Amino acid sequence: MDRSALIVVDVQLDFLPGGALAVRGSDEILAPLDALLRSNRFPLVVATQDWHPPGHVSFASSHPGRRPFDTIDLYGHEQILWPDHCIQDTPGASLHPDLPWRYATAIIRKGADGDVDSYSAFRNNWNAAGKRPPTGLAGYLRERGVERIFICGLARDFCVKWTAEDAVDLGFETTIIWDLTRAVDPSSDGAACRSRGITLIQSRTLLDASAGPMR
Ligand code: VGL
Ligand code: ZN
Repeated sequence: MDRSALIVVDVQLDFLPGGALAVRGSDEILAPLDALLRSNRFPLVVATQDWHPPGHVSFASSHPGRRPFDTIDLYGHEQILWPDHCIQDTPGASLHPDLPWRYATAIIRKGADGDVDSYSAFRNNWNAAGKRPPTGLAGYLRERGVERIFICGLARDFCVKWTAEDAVDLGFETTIIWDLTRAVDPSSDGAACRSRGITLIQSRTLLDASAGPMR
């Protein structure tokens, strides 16, 4: 049985140059990600899509007097306030139109609860009850026999990192394809990820001609 899955996190127009929350250099991941998807290296591909209603609690515009990148306390945890981004059914929320999304068998939409942010593909951030409700992705992957997860996409220091940390905590063998990510804060490095049990690799090791399909 195939046991590896690729999770492509939030490759959406709002996180690309010209978008509402553009991540520097994010367009550089598009060509190698396109090649990786077309290589058929992964028997299972899942994409995530940040998918906020207007007036989402993570938007600075929802908090009078606050500006983007301010932090507030929300339900006892630090919440960074973002520019309005990835609003449901707007062009900025769409997955990049030139990537071959047909390879993805599931798209997990997250952050749709107006009162709670959601960085991880697996669980929301903390809600008012102090819980992080699951998205159902862990069950989907387990039912498909997945044991190893490879993660790429945007942004490295938020949705990619939170997804990878949850994957480790859920018992998956977890790898970030480092060159297929870009960070909101480029000074964030890989040491913290490694110390959490996440493996970091470069995409060329997956695309190497001698490498067979990922199992
Ligand atoms: C993200 C900030 C806010 C991400 C999503 O995809 O990393 N970052 N919403
Ligand atoms: Zn968001």
